[in-house]
Amino acid sequence: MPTNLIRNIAVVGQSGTGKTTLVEKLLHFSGTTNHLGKVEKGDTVTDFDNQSIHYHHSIEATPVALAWKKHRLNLIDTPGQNELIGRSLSIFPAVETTALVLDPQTPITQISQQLFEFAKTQRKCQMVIINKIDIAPNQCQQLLNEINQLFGGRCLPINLPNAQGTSVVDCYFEPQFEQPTLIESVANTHEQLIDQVVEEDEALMEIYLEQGSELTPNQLHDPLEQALRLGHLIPVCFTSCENNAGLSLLLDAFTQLMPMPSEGNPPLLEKQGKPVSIDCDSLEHTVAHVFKVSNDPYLGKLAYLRVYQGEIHSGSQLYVGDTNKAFKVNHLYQLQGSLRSEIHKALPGDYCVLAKVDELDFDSIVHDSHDEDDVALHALSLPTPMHGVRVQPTKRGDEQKLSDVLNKIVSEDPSLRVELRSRTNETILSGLGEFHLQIALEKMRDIYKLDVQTSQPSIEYFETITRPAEGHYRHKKQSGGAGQFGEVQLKVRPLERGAGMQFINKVVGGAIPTSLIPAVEKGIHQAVAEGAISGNPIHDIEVTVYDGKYHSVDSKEIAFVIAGKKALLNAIENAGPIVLEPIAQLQVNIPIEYVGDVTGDLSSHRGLIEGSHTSNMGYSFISAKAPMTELQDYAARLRAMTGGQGTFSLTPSHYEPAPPKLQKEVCAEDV
Ligand SMILES: Nc1nc2c(ncn2[C@@H]2O[C@H](COP(=O)(O)OP(=O)(O)OP(=O)(O)O)[C@@H](O)[C@H]2O)c(=O)[nH]1
Ligand SMILES: [Mg+2]
Repeated sequence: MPTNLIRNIAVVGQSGTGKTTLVEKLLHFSGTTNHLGKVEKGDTVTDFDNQSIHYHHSIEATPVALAWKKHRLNLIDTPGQNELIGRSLSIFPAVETTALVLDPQTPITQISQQLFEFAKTQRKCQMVIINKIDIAPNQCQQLLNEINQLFGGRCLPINLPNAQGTSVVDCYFEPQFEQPTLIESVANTHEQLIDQVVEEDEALMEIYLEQGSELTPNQLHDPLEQALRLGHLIPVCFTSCENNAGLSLLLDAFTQLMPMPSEGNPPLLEKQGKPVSIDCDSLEHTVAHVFKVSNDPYLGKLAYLRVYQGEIHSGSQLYVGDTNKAFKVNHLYQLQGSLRSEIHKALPGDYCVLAKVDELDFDSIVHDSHDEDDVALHALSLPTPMHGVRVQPTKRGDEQKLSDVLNKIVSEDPSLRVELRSRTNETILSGLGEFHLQIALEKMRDIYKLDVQTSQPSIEYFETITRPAEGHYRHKKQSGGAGQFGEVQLKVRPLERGAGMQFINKVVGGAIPTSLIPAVEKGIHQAVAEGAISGNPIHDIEVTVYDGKYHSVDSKEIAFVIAGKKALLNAIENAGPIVLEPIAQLQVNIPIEYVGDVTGDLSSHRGLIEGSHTSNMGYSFISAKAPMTELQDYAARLRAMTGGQGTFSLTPSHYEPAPPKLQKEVCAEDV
């Protein structure tokens, strides 16, 4: 399949709008599959894993390929559940186009807006699919208005539901001018589209305006692609999976309107921070990106690659990142849900799967020449995992297995994180919410056969100081044999929030020999890591060592480590030490009737409401800041307040001094 006939499209959007059903329908409608599965029956191509079948929701992002009018369409069905958004966003580098699926029955939620904004920052061409027009045809107009209000007025329909909402009328390819529609006349819709496209090309605009001539699809092709690339045009299509309305026009839009791999905005590759351009050509060096990793019980670790340039074939010798040693491609696969077929090569623009290559991780760049050693994709800003759970193996002796399984689970999902807090000896698995963690823990139990106990992790407080102070310590030990002697004088001052710890050496005249300064620094670092008043690390502090004493025989490293540590603790005692607590940025999305309860609850938990707005469709978006200490049970609180209809997301914001009562509690815990 030549590269110019490939189209790569991510099917994204909030949960329940019909993404999986639509992909299943398109596979069937295009003749790619014989069987038409249903999400509820658990027999669709893309919701094939046990968890998707169990929950009747897509849990994984799953690519499938279908054939339409000589084209190859790679569609990626993605999860729409809020907490699985990381699994959707992380496959964006594999596509030129994202298609946001909405339905007229459901208000647009925060996740659809997040997906839309992310597509913009990733420079994807975008389209919107309004599905389920059979259910609420009369609400299509309202949804279209809402879309334009939220997404900036460039979302123009290329087809419209007919007057009864039972089928879809073409307004672009072969406009059916005489057909009545539910929303607007075909002629007006067609004209709006052409007006928007010719804006991109002055010469064409002149032909169009002055000569009033009809423009051919050929003439419109280049400006149309430019309008899509620049986000000046976001085509909107209407569909119904219930009665197949708009499926054929949607497939035409995918293949004839949306860009081929060489026409979309190029991937955001860079080398040492500078952009790297690629050429979607088979003869170029191979450059490919791992957009997903999964662990198959039979095949082992699977890496899904998008080839950006060059080819991958069986027998290829490839490098991962800047490693020196090449690995050899033995088998190359294409996966269609649970079905696997072996292929011999993957062309630029296409996808392939490599099995059992341990070196491949999510976001790895694979290439075949050392020229591309330092090439990387510009870091994706995925949501930060803020919901942590402490995990411990139920059975003694499973510690190593826990670590291996956690690494596997985390390798499959870039928005899960595992962290070992040595200070408290806690292993913390963090994700984007309760459900996200629940499916990770279920997978550990069901697939990897590991039972774990979970508990609430401790909050990560910091200590800092509020004023400058001096510190001094003389360490002297004489007990038989060689003694220990070291004396350190230092001063500390507070730094701005987020500055961390800075160490300055201003010792002159050899009061402490240069060779022993690292020992002093080591002692200071130990004290900083262990904290002075609460057992939490000290942040935002400058430590200047300016004097001391040593003894030519007894001054060993250990003496200065101890003197450095104790001199710092001595300084901190006089520097007004306080405990800082983490504050989170909170976005809450709720039906409007719960606004009073939700804002009241936040205020009574030391939250600060920063703003809110309401959508036409009855949903309110509240942004607030609140201490993490008060948010540990927020999922349960919000569920109780809104009857399960509210959603929220957290991102780290900053650290603030804890109120006096909490200061006392945190310091008391350390005793
Ligand atoms: N009436 C009607 N129902 C539809 C249509 N499309 C999908 N559905 C139903 O909507 C429900 C949700 O569909 P899914 O395909 O699972 O939705 P999804 O967007 O994949 O949801 P997530 O995987 O959770 O993100 C299912 O019961 C489908 O049968 C449609 O066009 N019309
Ligand atoms: Mg789905």
